[in-house]
Amino acid sequence: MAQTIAILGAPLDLGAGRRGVDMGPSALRVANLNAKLVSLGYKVEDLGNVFVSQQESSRIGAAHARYLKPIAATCVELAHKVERAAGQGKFPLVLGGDHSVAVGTVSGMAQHFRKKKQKLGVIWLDAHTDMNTPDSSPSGNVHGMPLACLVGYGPKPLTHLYGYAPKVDAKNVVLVGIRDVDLTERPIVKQSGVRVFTMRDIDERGLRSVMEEAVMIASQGTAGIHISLDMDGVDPDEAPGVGTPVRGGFSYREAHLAMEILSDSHRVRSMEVVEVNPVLDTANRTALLGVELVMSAMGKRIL
Ligand code: EXY
Ligand code: MN
Ligand code: MN
Ligand code: MN
Repeated sequence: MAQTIAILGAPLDLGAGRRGVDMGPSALRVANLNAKLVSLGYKVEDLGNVFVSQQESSRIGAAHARYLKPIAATCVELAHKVERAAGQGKFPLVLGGDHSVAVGTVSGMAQHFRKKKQKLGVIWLDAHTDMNTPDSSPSGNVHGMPLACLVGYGPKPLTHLYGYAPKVDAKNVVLVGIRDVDLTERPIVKQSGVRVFTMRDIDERGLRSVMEEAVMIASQGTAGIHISLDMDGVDPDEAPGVGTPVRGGFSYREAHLAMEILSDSHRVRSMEVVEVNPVLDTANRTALLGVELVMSAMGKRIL
Protein backbone atom coordinates (compact mmCIF):
# COMPACT_ATOMS: atom_id res chain seq x y z
CA MET A 1 0.00 0.00 0.00
CA ALA A 2 1.26 3.46 -0.88
CA GLN A 3 2.53 5.54 2.02
CA THR A 4 0.39 8.61 2.69
CA ILE A 5 1.95 12.04 3.01
CA ALA A 6 -0.07 14.47 5.14
CA ILE A 7 0.62 18.05 4.10
CA LEU A 8 0.05 20.79 6.68
CA GLY A 9 0.53 24.47 5.89
CA ALA A 10 1.69 26.78 8.69
CA PRO A 11 1.49 30.33 7.25
CA LEU A 12 3.27 31.92 10.21
CA ASP A 13 5.19 35.18 9.81
CA LEU A 14 5.03 36.40 13.42
CA GLY A 15 8.46 34.95 14.26
CA ALA A 16 10.33 36.65 11.41
CA GLY A 17 11.61 40.20 11.09
CA ARG A 18 10.38 40.62 7.51
CA ARG A 19 6.88 40.08 6.17
CA GLY A 20 5.85 37.69 3.42
CA VAL A 21 6.92 34.30 4.73
CA ASP A 22 3.25 33.61 5.56
CA MET A 23 2.84 33.07 1.81
CA GLY A 24 5.33 30.17 1.87
CA PRO A 25 2.74 27.35 2.01
CA SER A 26 0.90 28.83 -0.93
CA ALA A 27 4.12 29.29 -2.94
CA LEU A 28 5.09 25.64 -2.34
CA ARG A 29 1.64 24.43 -3.39
CA VAL A 30 1.74 26.67 -6.49
CA ALA A 31 5.09 25.02 -7.31
CA ASN A 32 3.06 21.80 -7.75
CA LEU A 33 4.18 19.98 -4.62
CA ASN A 34 1.08 17.83 -4.32
CA ALA A 35 1.00 16.43 -7.88
CA LYS A 36 4.76 15.86 -7.88
CA LEU A 37 4.55 13.71 -4.76
CA VAL A 38 1.72 11.74 -6.35
CA SER A 39 3.99 11.13 -9.36
CA LEU A 40 6.50 9.50 -6.98
CA GLY A 41 3.80 6.97 -6.00
CA TYR A 42 2.59 8.49 -2.73
CA LYS A 43 -0.95 9.07 -1.64
CA VAL A 44 -1.19 12.74 -0.67
CA GLU A 45 -3.65 14.32 1.75
CA ASP A 46 -3.50 18.09 1.96
CA LEU A 47 -4.92 18.90 5.39
CA GLY A 48 -4.89 22.65 4.69
CA ASN A 49 -3.39 25.33 6.90
CA VAL A 50 -3.32 25.73 10.68
CA PHE A 51 -4.67 28.97 12.13
CA VAL A 52 -2.31 31.93 12.44
CA SER A 53 -3.48 35.18 13.92
CA GLN A 54 -3.03 38.18 11.64
CA GLN A 55 -0.01 40.36 12.48
CA GLU A 56 -2.15 43.51 12.24
CA SER A 57 -4.45 42.27 14.99
CA SER A 58 -1.87 40.51 17.20
CA ARG A 59 -0.16 41.82 20.31
CA ILE A 60 3.61 42.03 20.03
CA GLY A 61 4.06 41.37 23.75
CA ALA A 62 7.56 41.52 25.21
CA ALA A 63 10.23 42.92 22.85
CA HIS A 64 12.66 40.08 23.58
CA ALA A 65 10.25 37.43 22.21
CA ARG A 66 7.90 39.18 19.81
CA TYR A 67 4.42 37.66 19.29
CA LEU A 68 5.26 34.76 21.62
CA LYS A 69 1.62 34.08 22.55
CA PRO A 70 0.09 33.79 19.07
CA ILE A 71 3.16 31.85 17.87
CA ALA A 72 2.71 29.35 20.70
CA ALA A 73 -0.99 29.00 19.86
CA THR A 74 -0.17 28.12 16.23
CA CYS A 75 2.51 25.65 17.35
CA VAL A 76 0.07 23.88 19.69
CA GLU A 77 -2.45 23.33 16.89
CA LEU A 78 0.30 22.24 14.50
CA ALA A 79 1.79 19.81 17.05
CA HIS A 80 -1.55 18.10 17.60
CA LYS A 81 -2.20 17.76 13.87
CA VAL A 82 1.30 16.41 13.22
CA GLU A 83 0.98 13.96 16.11
CA ARG A 84 -2.38 12.74 14.83
CA ALA A 85 -1.11 12.25 11.26
CA ALA A 86 1.95 10.34 12.49
CA GLY A 87 -0.32 8.21 14.72
CA GLN A 88 -2.30 7.26 11.62
CA GLY A 89 0.89 6.02 9.98
CA LYS A 90 1.19 9.04 7.68
CA PHE A 91 4.31 11.06 6.88
CA PRO A 92 3.78 14.64 8.10
CA LEU A 93 5.12 17.29 5.69
CA VAL A 94 4.85 20.81 7.09
CA LEU A 95 5.05 23.92 4.90
CA GLY A 96 6.26 27.09 6.65
CA GLY A 97 6.03 29.82 7.49
CA ASP A 98 8.95 31.12 9.51
CA HIS A 99 11.12 28.60 11.38
CA SER A 100 9.18 29.00 14.65
CA VAL A 101 6.74 26.43 13.22
CA ALA A 102 9.38 23.78 13.97
CA VAL A 103 8.40 24.00 17.64
CA GLY A 104 5.01 22.64 16.58
CA THR A 105 6.22 20.05 14.09
CA VAL A 106 9.00 18.61 16.24
CA SER A 107 6.90 18.64 19.42
CA GLY A 108 4.16 16.70 17.62
CA MET A 109 6.61 14.10 16.31
CA ALA A 110 8.41 13.84 19.67
CA GLN A 111 5.09 13.28 21.43
CA HIS A 112 4.11 10.63 18.88
CA PHE A 113 7.28 8.67 19.65
CA ARG A 114 7.18 9.34 23.40
CA LYS A 115 3.85 7.52 23.67
CA LYS A 116 5.67 4.45 22.35
CA LYS A 117 8.65 5.10 24.65
CA GLN A 118 10.73 6.01 21.62
CA LYS A 119 12.88 9.01 20.77
CA LEU A 120 13.18 11.34 17.79
CA GLY A 121 16.37 12.57 16.10
CA VAL A 122 16.49 15.91 14.27
CA ILE A 123 18.62 17.10 11.35
CA TRP A 124 18.32 20.88 11.00
CA LEU A 125 19.67 22.35 7.75
CA ASP A 126 20.13 26.10 8.11
CA ALA A 127 22.52 29.04 7.76
CA HIS A 128 21.69 29.84 11.40
CA THR A 129 21.72 27.78 14.59
CA ASP A 130 18.29 29.10 15.77
CA MET A 131 19.39 28.68 19.39
CA ASN A 132 18.80 32.13 20.83
CA THR A 133 16.73 32.60 23.95
CA PRO A 134 14.81 35.79 24.74
CA ASP A 135 17.82 36.84 26.86
CA SER A 136 20.44 36.26 24.15
CA SER A 137 18.47 37.32 21.07
CA PRO A 138 19.59 40.54 19.40
CA SER A 139 16.33 40.80 17.44
CA GLY A 140 13.58 39.36 19.65
CA ASN A 141 12.46 37.35 16.59
CA VAL A 142 11.24 33.92 17.68
CA HIS A 143 12.39 32.26 14.42
CA GLY A 144 15.92 32.60 15.81
CA MET A 145 14.95 30.51 18.89
CA PRO A 146 13.08 27.30 17.95
CA LEU A 147 15.95 24.81 18.26
CA ALA A 148 16.88 26.15 21.69
CA CYS A 149 13.25 25.65 22.74
CA LEU A 150 13.20 22.06 21.50
CA VAL A 151 16.28 21.10 23.52
CA GLY A 152 14.85 22.83 26.59
CA TYR A 153 16.02 26.46 26.66
CA GLY A 154 13.60 29.35 26.23
CA PRO A 155 10.10 30.58 27.00
CA LYS A 156 7.85 28.02 28.70
CA PRO A 157 4.93 28.24 26.24
CA LEU A 158 7.35 26.90 23.59
CA THR A 159 9.63 24.62 25.63
CA HIS A 160 6.77 23.01 27.55
CA LEU A 161 4.24 22.28 24.81
CA TYR A 162 2.57 19.01 26.03
CA GLY A 163 3.80 19.93 29.52
CA TYR A 164 7.37 18.61 29.39
CA ALA A 165 10.83 19.52 28.12
CA PRO A 166 13.08 18.86 26.31
CA LYS A 167 11.35 17.41 23.27
CA VAL A 168 14.56 16.05 21.81
CA ASP A 169 17.79 14.97 23.39
CA ALA A 170 20.54 17.38 22.24
CA LYS A 171 22.79 14.40 21.53
CA ASN A 172 20.40 13.39 18.72
CA VAL A 173 20.26 16.87 17.16
CA VAL A 174 22.50 17.87 14.26
CA LEU A 175 22.85 21.28 12.63
CA VAL A 176 24.18 21.36 9.06
CA GLY A 177 25.15 24.32 6.86
CA ILE A 178 25.83 26.80 9.66
CA ARG A 179 27.57 30.09 8.84
CA ASP A 180 25.88 32.77 10.97
CA VAL A 181 25.76 32.50 14.77
CA ASP A 182 25.20 35.52 17.04
CA LEU A 183 27.99 36.16 19.56
CA THR A 184 25.41 36.02 22.35
CA GLU A 185 24.05 32.73 20.98
CA ARG A 186 27.37 30.86 20.85
CA PRO A 187 27.53 29.83 24.52
CA ILE A 188 24.04 28.29 24.29
CA VAL A 189 24.98 26.28 21.20
CA LYS A 190 28.18 25.05 22.86
CA GLN A 191 26.58 24.26 26.21
CA SER A 192 23.60 22.45 24.66
CA GLY A 193 25.60 19.55 23.22
CA VAL A 194 23.96 19.62 19.78
CA ARG A 195 26.34 18.63 16.99
CA VAL A 196 27.17 21.47 14.58
CA PHE A 197 28.50 21.03 11.05
CA THR A 198 29.45 24.44 9.66
CA MET A 199 29.91 25.31 6.00
CA ARG A 200 33.63 25.08 6.70
CA ASP A 201 33.20 21.44 7.73
CA ILE A 202 31.35 20.82 4.46
CA ASP A 203 34.07 22.59 2.45
CA GLU A 204 36.82 20.58 4.16
CA ARG A 205 35.22 17.14 4.51
CA GLY A 206 32.70 17.14 1.70
CA LEU A 207 28.94 16.94 2.10
CA ARG A 208 28.67 13.17 1.92
CA SER A 209 30.93 12.52 4.89
CA VAL A 210 29.15 15.20 6.95
CA MET A 211 25.66 13.89 6.13
CA GLU A 212 26.58 10.29 6.86
CA GLU A 213 27.82 11.30 10.30
CA ALA A 214 24.71 13.46 10.81
CA VAL A 215 22.45 10.48 10.07
CA MET A 216 24.43 8.34 12.53
CA ILE A 217 24.13 10.90 15.33
CA ALA A 218 20.41 11.51 14.76
CA SER A 219 19.77 7.74 14.59
CA GLN A 220 21.60 6.79 17.80
CA GLY A 221 18.88 5.27 20.00
CA THR A 222 16.04 6.97 18.09
CA ALA A 223 13.08 5.53 16.20
CA GLY A 224 13.32 8.03 13.34
CA ILE A 225 14.57 11.37 12.06
CA HIS A 226 12.81 14.66 11.39
CA ILE A 227 14.25 16.92 8.66
CA SER A 228 13.92 20.64 9.33
CA LEU A 229 14.90 22.34 6.07
CA ASP A 230 15.37 26.10 6.31
CA MET A 231 15.66 27.32 2.72
CA ASP A 232 18.25 29.90 3.83
CA GLY A 233 20.63 26.97 4.33
CA VAL A 234 20.90 26.91 0.55
CA ASP A 235 23.09 29.59 -1.05
CA PRO A 236 21.11 32.78 -1.79
CA ASP A 237 22.18 32.50 -5.46
CA GLU A 238 19.90 29.44 -5.64
CA ALA A 239 17.33 30.39 -3.00
CA PRO A 240 16.95 34.18 -3.02
CA GLY A 241 13.43 34.22 -1.57
CA VAL A 242 14.31 34.10 2.14
CA GLY A 243 14.20 36.79 4.82
CA THR A 244 17.68 36.26 6.28
CA PRO A 245 20.02 35.29 3.39
CA VAL A 246 23.68 34.53 4.16
CA ARG A 247 26.31 34.01 1.45
CA GLY A 248 28.25 30.76 1.21
CA GLY A 249 25.50 28.16 1.59
CA PHE A 250 24.76 24.76 0.06
CA SER A 251 25.21 24.65 -3.69
CA TYR A 252 22.31 23.35 -5.75
CA ARG A 253 23.81 19.87 -5.87
CA GLU A 254 24.93 19.85 -2.23
CA ALA A 255 21.34 20.56 -1.20
CA HIS A 256 20.03 17.73 -3.36
CA LEU A 257 22.75 15.33 -2.21
CA ALA A 258 21.90 16.04 1.44
CA MET A 259 18.27 15.09 0.73
CA GLU A 260 19.27 12.01 -1.29
CA ILE A 261 21.48 10.73 1.52
CA LEU A 262 18.70 11.31 4.05
CA SER A 263 16.28 9.41 1.83
CA ASP A 264 18.74 6.51 1.45
CA SER A 265 18.95 6.24 5.25
CA HIS A 266 15.28 5.11 5.44
CA ARG A 267 15.18 6.81 8.84
CA VAL A 268 13.18 9.93 7.94
CA ARG A 269 9.67 10.07 9.46
CA SER A 270 8.70 13.72 8.91
CA MET A 271 9.90 16.90 7.22
CA GLU A 272 9.29 20.62 7.07
CA VAL A 273 10.31 23.28 4.57
CA VAL A 274 10.46 26.75 6.08
CA GLU A 275 11.37 30.40 5.47
CA VAL A 276 10.18 30.52 1.84
CA ASN A 277 9.32 34.19 1.27
CA PRO A 278 7.73 34.79 -2.17
CA VAL A 279 7.72 38.58 -1.63
CA LEU A 280 11.52 38.57 -1.72
CA ASP A 281 11.79 35.99 -4.52
CA THR A 282 12.02 35.99 -8.30
CA ALA A 283 9.36 33.98 -10.14
CA ASN A 284 8.85 31.57 -7.21
CA ARG A 285 12.38 30.11 -7.60
CA THR A 286 12.83 29.33 -3.93
CA ALA A 287 9.57 27.42 -3.62
CA LEU A 288 10.33 25.52 -6.84
CA LEU A 289 13.70 24.49 -5.37
CA GLY A 290 12.00 23.62 -2.08
CA VAL A 291 9.67 21.24 -3.93
CA GLU A 292 12.64 19.70 -5.79
CA LEU A 293 14.40 19.10 -2.48
CA VAL A 294 11.31 17.50 -0.95
CA MET A 295 11.20 15.20 -3.97
CA SER A 296 14.83 14.13 -3.41
CA ALA A 297 14.15 13.59 0.29
CA MET A 298 11.11 11.48 -0.56
CA GLY A 299 13.00 9.17 -2.89
CA LYS A 300 13.25 10.78 -6.34
CA ARG A 301 16.43 9.64 -8.08
CA ILE A 302 18.23 10.82 -11.21
CA LEU A 303 18.13 7.35 -12.75
N1 EXY B 1 20.31 34.88 14.78
C1 EXY B 1 19.44 35.92 14.26
C2 EXY B 1 18.34 36.24 15.24
O1 EXY B 1 18.16 35.50 16.21
O2 EXY B 1 17.63 37.24 15.04
C3 EXY B 1 18.87 35.51 12.92
C4 EXY B 1 17.97 34.33 13.02
C5 EXY B 1 17.42 33.96 11.69
C6 EXY B 1 16.61 32.72 11.85
C7 EXY B 1 16.43 32.13 10.57
C8 EXY B 1 15.43 31.43 10.10
O3 EXY B 1 16.71 30.71 10.48
MN1 MN C 1 16.11 28.61 10.70
MN1 MN D 1 18.02 30.34 8.83
MN1 MN E 1 30.95 24.90 -1.44
